[in-house]
Amino acid sequence: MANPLYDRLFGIHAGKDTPFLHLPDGQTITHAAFLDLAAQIANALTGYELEPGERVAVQVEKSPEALALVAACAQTGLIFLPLNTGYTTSELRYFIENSGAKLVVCDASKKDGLTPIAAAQNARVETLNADGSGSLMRRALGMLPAFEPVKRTEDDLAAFLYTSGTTGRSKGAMLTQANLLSNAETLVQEWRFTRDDVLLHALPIFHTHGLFVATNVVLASGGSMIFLPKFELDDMIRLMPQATSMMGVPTFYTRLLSDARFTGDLTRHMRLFISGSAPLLAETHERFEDRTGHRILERYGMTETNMNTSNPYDGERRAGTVGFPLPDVELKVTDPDSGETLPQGEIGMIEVRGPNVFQGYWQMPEKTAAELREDGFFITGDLGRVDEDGYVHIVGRGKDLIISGGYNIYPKEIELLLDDQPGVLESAVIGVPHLDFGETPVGLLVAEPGQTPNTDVILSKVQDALARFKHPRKLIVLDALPRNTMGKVQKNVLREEFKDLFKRD
Ligand code: MLC
Ligand code: AMP
Repeated sequence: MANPLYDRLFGIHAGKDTPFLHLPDGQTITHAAFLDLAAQIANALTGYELEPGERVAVQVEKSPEALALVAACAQTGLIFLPLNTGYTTSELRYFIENSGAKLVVCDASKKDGLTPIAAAQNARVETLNADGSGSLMRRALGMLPAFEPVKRTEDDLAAFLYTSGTTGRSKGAMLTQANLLSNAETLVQEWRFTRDDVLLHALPIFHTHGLFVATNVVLASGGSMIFLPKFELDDMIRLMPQATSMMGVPTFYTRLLSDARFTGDLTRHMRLFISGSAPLLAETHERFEDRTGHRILERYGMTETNMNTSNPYDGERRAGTVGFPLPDVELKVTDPDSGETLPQGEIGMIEVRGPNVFQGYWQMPEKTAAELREDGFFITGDLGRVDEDGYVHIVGRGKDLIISGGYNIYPKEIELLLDDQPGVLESAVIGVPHLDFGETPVGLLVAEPGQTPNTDVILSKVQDALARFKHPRKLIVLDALPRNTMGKVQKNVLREEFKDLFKRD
């Protein structure tokens, strides 16, 4: 094959007048029309004199054109680098510089801020707005709707997805065509997706879940999706009768359950509900079954590995577990200190190996070596155990990470900023339970002797620097942070102390 990723996900639909994207206004874009759009964008991209393997950094709202840009990058052999639309310009600077992107595609409102950053590395900036307008599409619409895919192999890189580390700096996880294809094709089989499926797609397309799991499974199966710009409860309820399946983070499910219009009748025709990216409380699982009769299928994955485990399609979907390793994925639980495999049933570090596992972090050989073993096992940072029936349970995290509504927040990044603020001696950021987002960050500050930090001023500094979802929901000044005998801050003690802060948010 000339270009496996393009050929197996997109090229297979060439010339087909079958539905691909159903838009909220009732319009449908067929596979053929979508591929025409992608080819026009691919032609536009070649005009920017980019070489296959170069990075295209993309921070745009979700739209059919944005998805066609993903296909166009596959077709032209460019590495797609999606970025959360919430990131501020100062956050974006790092990704653009670190990846060495030669093209930045952004919303027109971001262009002025990004132009000097891009110019410093001879990159160009093009715009793509939520309504499909902007300089990229202006150029693309004048192009031919046909493009011969650039030759690639399965080992070529297809995407960089940035994921933060406990030290605060984000790392570009390098994913090959094979990583994406193997996972998509496995999931189609495991979850029985077919061309008759209509997936209710409300996830963002800048993360693994919405981009690779949801979109690629639909592409590989030949089905279609109701492509919503974002999760809006009214749209979900209005459009659910037209869907067969849905994928979401736990917040989607708790929000649906909070609405009386979400009834058994509304969901009776549905084939499958899938949850992931954060723990689904067993209680949510049970409430969902009581309300609808459906048992949510929970699966477990991450940016570096795509999907690792899944509850079974047939057979028991066990609440509070993430099911079994996917075919071709090996999973073991090891002693976090020695790396030795632990006896079955014991809690330890989850490690995974398989065709889904990424190639390493872009230009960070030490970080890669620390997390990706030479024998191919990736150290996930998640603590878990495998029960007597083989179900994997995630019981905690070995990494200091907060997951809010499916978005990862690294406390270190916020702590570094808080520590720099006037009057602050030191800080600790912890995740506390939150009814809507699962967890939410809270900042604990210790004052410099004789000073009183102004938490309002500090919060506004944080707001300027970091994306909204990372903002601590509260800053609290303490006399001191609890430490163990080694001098390490005992975040577990803090989490216990503040666990009820948002119980009734
Ligand atoms: C938005 N906000 C968030 C937030 N999302 N704050 C904390 N956590 C979040 N996840 C901000 C908004 O900017 C807004 O700010 C305020 O919180 C409330 O807005 P909202 O209207 O409730 O936000 P909404 O747009 O509805 O977003 C919530 C959400 C969204 C849950 C629908 O965050 C979402 O789609 N999450 C999915 C994330 C995802 O795809 N993760 C997959 C990662 S891949 P203000 O200022 O207005 O109050 C991965 C691998 C795997 O993990 O296994 O899948
Ligand atoms: P990310 O780096 O955004 O890809 O986030 C991956 C992390 O999300 C994993 O390492 C887990 O900690 C968490 N995660 C994903 N799916 C689940 C799940 N079903 N249950 C619990 N945690 C999950």
